[in-house]
Amino acid sequence: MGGRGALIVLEGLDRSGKSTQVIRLVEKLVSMGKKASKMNFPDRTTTVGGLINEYLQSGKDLDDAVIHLLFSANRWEATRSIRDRLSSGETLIVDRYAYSGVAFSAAKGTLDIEWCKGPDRGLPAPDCVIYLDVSSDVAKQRGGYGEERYEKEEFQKKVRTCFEALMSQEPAMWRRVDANKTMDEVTEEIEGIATKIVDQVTDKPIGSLWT
Ligand code: FDM
Ligand code: MG
Repeated sequence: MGGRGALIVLEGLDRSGKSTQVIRLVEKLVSMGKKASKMNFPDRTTTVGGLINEYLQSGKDLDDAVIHLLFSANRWEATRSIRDRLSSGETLIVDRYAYSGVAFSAAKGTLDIEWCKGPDRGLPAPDCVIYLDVSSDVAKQRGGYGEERYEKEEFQKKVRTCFEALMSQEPAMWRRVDANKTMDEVTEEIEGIATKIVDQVTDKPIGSLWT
């Protein structure tokens, strides 16, 4: 008994069902008697997060490198809390992390993947990244995209290519889940993956991302 909690990240395109699955997974773990909570990035409640929010809602224009660094800073400002919570035995289920950071910035075509990874090197490394793989057809059927910057089909396709590149760099870290299935089927698959991870990491040190 005891030991640290797991850092489990869910990644995927818009309309992949990520946010719903994060909530369901936390509920499941809690119902099993585990200490678990959700986090999400960007965290729009901080000062840096407020700038990110303005940018996403299209009001504010920022250089591609600058907004990339702000997204990264928004993770760095949470790292002490992440480490403390994991160490206290709490499992964190995170809606997007540095992989979204790299995929969305690199998809613009102005910044390369290796440059994009730089500022996030040394963040707490996830124990597992679950990728909710949704086709553009199914994403469309789910009600299409919203109004924010990046919520456009053409751009999302480029983001998908960048996610694929990141997965092929670290195949052992990722679990791909077919998110075209029903929400309940996806929930079940994710629960199977996550509960195993939670039990496996209790005695492992927290890793350091991309170092
Ligand atoms: N996004 C998210 C980034 O561009 N970089 C990042 O580092 C992160 C975490 O922000 F389009 C993008 C992805 C998405 C947008 O995210 C807002 P949510 O999950 O829809 O709030
Ligand atoms: Mg969104």
